Amino acid sequence: MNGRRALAAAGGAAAALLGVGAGELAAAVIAPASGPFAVIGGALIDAAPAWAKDTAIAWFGTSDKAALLTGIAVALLAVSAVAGLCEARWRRTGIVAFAAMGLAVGGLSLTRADATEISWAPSLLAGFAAAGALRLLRDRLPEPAPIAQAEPHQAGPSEIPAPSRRRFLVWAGGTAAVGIALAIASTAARAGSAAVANVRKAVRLPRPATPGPAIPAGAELDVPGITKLITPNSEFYRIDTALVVPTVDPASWKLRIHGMVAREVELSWDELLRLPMTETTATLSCVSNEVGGDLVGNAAWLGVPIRELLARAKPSSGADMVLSTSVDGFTAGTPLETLTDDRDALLAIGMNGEPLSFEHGFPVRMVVPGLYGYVSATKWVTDLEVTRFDRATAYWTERGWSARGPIKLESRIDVPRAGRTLAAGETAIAGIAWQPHVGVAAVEVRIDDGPWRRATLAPAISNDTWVQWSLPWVADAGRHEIRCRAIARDGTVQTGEIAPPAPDGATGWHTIPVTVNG
Ligand SMILES: Nc1nc2c(c(=O)[nH]1)N[C@H]1C(S)=C(S)[C@@H](COP(=O)(O)O)O[C@H]1N2
Ligand SMILES: [Mo]
Repeated sequence: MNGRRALAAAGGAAAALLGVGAGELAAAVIAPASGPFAVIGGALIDAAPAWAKDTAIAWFGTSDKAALLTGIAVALLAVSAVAGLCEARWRRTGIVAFAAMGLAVGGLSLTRADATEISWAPSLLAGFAAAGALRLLRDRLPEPAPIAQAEPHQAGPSEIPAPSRRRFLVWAGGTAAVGIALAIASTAARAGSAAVANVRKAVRLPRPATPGPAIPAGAELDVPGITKLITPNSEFYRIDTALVVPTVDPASWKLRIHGMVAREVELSWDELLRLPMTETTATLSCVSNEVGGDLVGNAAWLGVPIRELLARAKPSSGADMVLSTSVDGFTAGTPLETLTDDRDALLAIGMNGEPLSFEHGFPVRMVVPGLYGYVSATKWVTDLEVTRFDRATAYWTERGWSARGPIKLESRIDVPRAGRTLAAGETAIAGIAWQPHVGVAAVEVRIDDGPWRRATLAPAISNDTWVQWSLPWVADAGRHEIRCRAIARDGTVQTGEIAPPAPDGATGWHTIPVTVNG
């Protein structure tokens, strides 16, 4: 690539930075979820089939969003460099391309579930600002020095004289710097949701009318490295489709219960807080959790039993599903019976004694013991439609996942860590096992081709929570394979049949290799 083309490409990228910076800042001020990145990323997430979600989580874990944003940034810079090249070669083509991209993303923003009347504005602004910047830079793109003037061994025939090259780079660098400054300002302006953060800090959780189960003595085993019985909020896995975490002001929050009901119910935050609260401890798992994976957590939830609210609305006899919707358009389809039976299905406001964090659904989310999150645990929930499975489909069901998602019987080895080398002699094998709302009766461990041996099961907090287990082991030198399986309280033995997460949850025995030094 000769010098001028490199400059033209750099100019395109710089113009794009300016545009994106302007667009993100505008979004931060008028509607956080309408920034060009949020719109493109959100659309990509929604368009992604089941296997893509799985691959993204498998590769990047809970950093999948950062990976996606990085990918978009790289693609955008590449396209912009090409636009810069085109502009240098064929006037106005790059400018038109940027404007068209702005229009396209602006149009896309209107298809988003959380679109407002002005969602198109930030992306359009981004496109037009980039187009304007490109025009300005194109006019400053230096021409190659005439061949006659070039010193043969200093500069090639098509090279740019150093001073005009430098002048262009100053302009392009300045444009890029302004773009980056605007982008930084946008993160600061987004902290304008700091107002809602203060509201959250001021929330005083009511005391539960029905307190949660006590933690029985001995429920937390004294084995270094075992999973904590209660997952601290900061360590609780986060999975959702929201590129920009919704910041919902409780003052404007409302829940509507409608559909196949005798009467519609509407509930404000203040009304919700006045209702008797139940506390319950429940293990929540993501359907994307691999065998041995860590997309699972256990917390004490505080909220109003959903059955109480549904009782007010009086579902019709033909209904069998509740479609819950969040502010950002995510939906989950939950079997009606799991929301009306005696389990503690909650409209939750508290997690481990604190108001929900924004990431985990502030101000209000659902938690249904026994069901994977994708069919039950709607965060930032604002709408419950009583309906039927043959009439409504939820977000992940549309993308190939099973309509129903009871959490499967699972067990995991925490200690020793997979692949670890340990010293021969006495040691402990330990981990956790769960099947929320069924409960775990036993865990068995097998070393190499040996017999299945019963582990010691710690007392469970309840059938809705995971349980810790451990087994002493006298390890002899060599390489070993350790596997575990759980037995549920209904007698089911955890299957060794290997299944991937899609469409309704992974199965198989967690199996780890260890090396024992003699
Ligand atoms: N609004 C909203 N709620 C959602 C989701 C989502 O994408 N959007 N994902 C669900 C899924 S797939 C899971 S596993 C749980 C995870 O809850 P957590 O992030 O609090 O652990 O939230 C559920 N609730
Ligand atoms: Mo999930």
